[in-house]
Amino acid sequence: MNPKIQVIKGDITKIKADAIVNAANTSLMGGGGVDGAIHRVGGPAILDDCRKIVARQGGCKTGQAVITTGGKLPAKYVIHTVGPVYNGGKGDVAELLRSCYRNSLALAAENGCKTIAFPNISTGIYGYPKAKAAEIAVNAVKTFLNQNEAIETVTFVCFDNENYTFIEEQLKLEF
Ligand code: AR6
Repeated sequence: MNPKIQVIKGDITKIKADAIVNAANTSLMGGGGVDGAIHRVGGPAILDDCRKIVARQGGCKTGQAVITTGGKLPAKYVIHTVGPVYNGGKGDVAELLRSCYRNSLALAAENGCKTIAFPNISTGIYGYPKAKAAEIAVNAVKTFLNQNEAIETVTFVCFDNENYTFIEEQLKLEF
């Protein structure tokens, strides 16, 4: 087990980390799932920041990440990343999902974050199989932490038992 990575079951809107990650969509204008919960609990300041980003760069591409205030959340920042729609695994979905984790971690480090929490990106509405997504998520985080000293703790916050079990299994593996 990498001592810098942990997994818990719970609601990411309750997590006090320097940054929590949102599974957003390319419009950055909110949605259902964890995105809906983050905007609901964090309040309008998050959407205000998202609108400014949209005005500047026209949303967020799949695999990329942007950062906003955490608003009323216990977390200081929200990092919004856009996971791939699984769509039967066609195209470069695995690489795009890996990019979500890598780019979110890089953005967190650039903004001085030491602690960051992730939901299980793309495993809800976007339909990515949870076992496959867990392997990519844990590998991407381990790889980043091996190359970058800035981040001290990464927490996977799983909403359901399946995701929790798959992430836990992956964390037990040697790499
Ligand atoms: N805390 C932690 N995890 C959560 C929470 C929560 N409060 N709520 C749900 N999850 P999803 P996606 C889990 O659908 O698949 C939105 O409409 C959930 O159980 O939120 O990337 C966006 O706007 C699942 O395991 O995100 C996009 O349009 C995981 O979070 C689209 O959904 C991700 O599920 C993105 O789809």
